[in-house]
Amino acid sequence: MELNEAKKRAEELRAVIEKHNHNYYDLDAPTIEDDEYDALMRELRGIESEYPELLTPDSPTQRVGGTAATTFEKVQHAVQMGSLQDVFSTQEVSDFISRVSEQNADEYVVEPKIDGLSVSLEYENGLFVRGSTRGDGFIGEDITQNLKTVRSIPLRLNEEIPFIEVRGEVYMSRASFAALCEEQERKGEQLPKNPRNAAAGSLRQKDSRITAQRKLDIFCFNVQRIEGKELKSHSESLEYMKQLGFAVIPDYVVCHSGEEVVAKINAIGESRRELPYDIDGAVVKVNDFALRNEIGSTTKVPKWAVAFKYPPEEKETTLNEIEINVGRTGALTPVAIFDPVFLAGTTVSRAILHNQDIITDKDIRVGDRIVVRKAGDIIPEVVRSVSHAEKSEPYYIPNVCPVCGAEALRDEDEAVIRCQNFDCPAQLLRSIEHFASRNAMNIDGLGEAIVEQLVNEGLIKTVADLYELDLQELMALDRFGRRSAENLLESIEKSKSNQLNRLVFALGIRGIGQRAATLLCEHFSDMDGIMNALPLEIASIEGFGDIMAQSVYNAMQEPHRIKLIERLKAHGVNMSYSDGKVSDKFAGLTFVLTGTLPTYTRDQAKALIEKNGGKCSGSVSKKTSYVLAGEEAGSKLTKANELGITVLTEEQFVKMLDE
Ligand code: 0OX
Repeated sequence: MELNEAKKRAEELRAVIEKHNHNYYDLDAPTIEDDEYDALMRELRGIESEYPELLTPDSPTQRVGGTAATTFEKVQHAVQMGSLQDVFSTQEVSDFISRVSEQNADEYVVEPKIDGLSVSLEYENGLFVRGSTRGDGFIGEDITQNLKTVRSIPLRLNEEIPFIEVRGEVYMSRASFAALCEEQERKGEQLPKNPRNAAAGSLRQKDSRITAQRKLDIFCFNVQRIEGKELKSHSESLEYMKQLGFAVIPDYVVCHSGEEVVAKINAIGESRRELPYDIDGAVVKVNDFALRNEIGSTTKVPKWAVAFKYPPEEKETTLNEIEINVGRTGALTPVAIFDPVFLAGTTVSRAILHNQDIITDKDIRVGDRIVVRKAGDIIPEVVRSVSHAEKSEPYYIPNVCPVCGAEALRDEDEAVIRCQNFDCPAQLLRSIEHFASRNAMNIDGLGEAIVEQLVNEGLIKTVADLYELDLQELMALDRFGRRSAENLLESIEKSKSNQLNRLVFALGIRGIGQRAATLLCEHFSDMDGIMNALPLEIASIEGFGDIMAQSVYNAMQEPHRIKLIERLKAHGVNMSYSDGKVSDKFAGLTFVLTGTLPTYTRDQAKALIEKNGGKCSGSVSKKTSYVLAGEEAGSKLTKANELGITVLTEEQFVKMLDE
């Protein structure tokens, strides 16, 4: 095909394909078979690859995603993508209105707060040139290719404005989320927790073809930068964005008083369950831009806006049963089993009741009508009992273990009731699961079901038995083939060379978590040192209290544990600790990690800090040297800014490491 002819055909094809896209995506009424549509796309792609000069940035071929990128480039945001100050009551909203009205505000925009991921979209001469994540507000990541696959992001604007950068929230509708869950379930893959997580995972795909399959959407709500047009107010900018072809935040209103603002917040709150997407609040913004400038911002949030957070959704249901779970330390945990209810995006029918004191305080009884909700929109909990069933009686956690029948006692000074039998099968199961878990001995392939099978078949009675398993006996088990048996034995073998801190944590000593286990190993450097230590010496370790020290001491006096450690030793499980230090670069420095880092997991970042002589802490204080912040960093970042502590992006942190 000649160039001229190819150009004409490409234009025809684009027009036809765009029309079919509109029918399919916007009208939900396709008028073409899939294979015919594919043929049109193939033809257009063929022309564009033969004549690359004919490829336009807004061609429909650009929407389908392409080659896998290895990393996302960093993008420095010219205008900070700040977060919002949260408020939780209408009183706080009124306080905000009073404050800004004293500074002459008299017009406010109230809009829903979409629960998705903030992104920036940049357009030059009306063409989409770059899209990036919010990151830490200052530096994000270039996800242009992935964003191009989001149909509601225009690739070309209705006007050729010289430059505009807008901010919006990418989200996954509830319907697309349900469809994705169904598909993942069919494929036996892990289900995303909620639409927000699903959207985040989809946007961070290294292969934009996968993003293209996930049906993401966007609502835009802010003009970050603009050239060639003057905008005076937020409502004007929203209307202008609509005119340019953006999907603008729906259902926003301009209000003129605190009462109107509160009424709108309530109205949005009432309709929020019926919306086809998740919202997690309502945003109130001063409308006038000149006034916004006068009111100003803190380092983190604008002072001219607040985000009202709705209280978690609550549902009433019937409590059918209180089940008792036995944990690895023998703790009996009551779990409420109720008629399933749909709450904050998932169906739930169980909630932990924690302990007897909580049950007694709330007077929760079997048969009650109860109110449940998800704390932090994630963890189901029983809020209160509404009414008791006829002839119901107060509930008491039994004083016998429901699994082994042994006596269960409430420890002094503790709210927990524990099974007193060391050989309780439930404790055994849980403690083996813990031993094998990722942060402990990290034995791949030894999940709950396999542990249960090994215990039920009588192959393991203690974790030391794991190291005596052989191929033949594993292969004789149901669901085990040669391959899976060999893999499991290999993982078990590999675990022998773990650093000692993993083993100390894996032993499941009460009150000794990962951090305490590492501190113990750093101090004593081998298992014998820990086993022979007196409480006073253990308590002298920074970060240890008397109770923890006593707990380690007691645990190391127990004959069954001594025997267990001896057997592990005999099997060649590593009993010493070399801290694996690679440098003293961070010696004397304390880091706090917050948010999701672009490439490292928190554990990896922590390991890097510690290997280089630094320390990690869970909370920000004046003693903090650096806060390493990733996406969606929360209150720790605010605190760091308040205290003037240097906040590092992952990139800056990696630079420090490389220096
Ligand atoms: C949302 C949302 C988030 C942007 C400029 C300063 C405040 N998730 O729907 N942020 C903002 O406003 C930010 N508005 C929203 N509607």
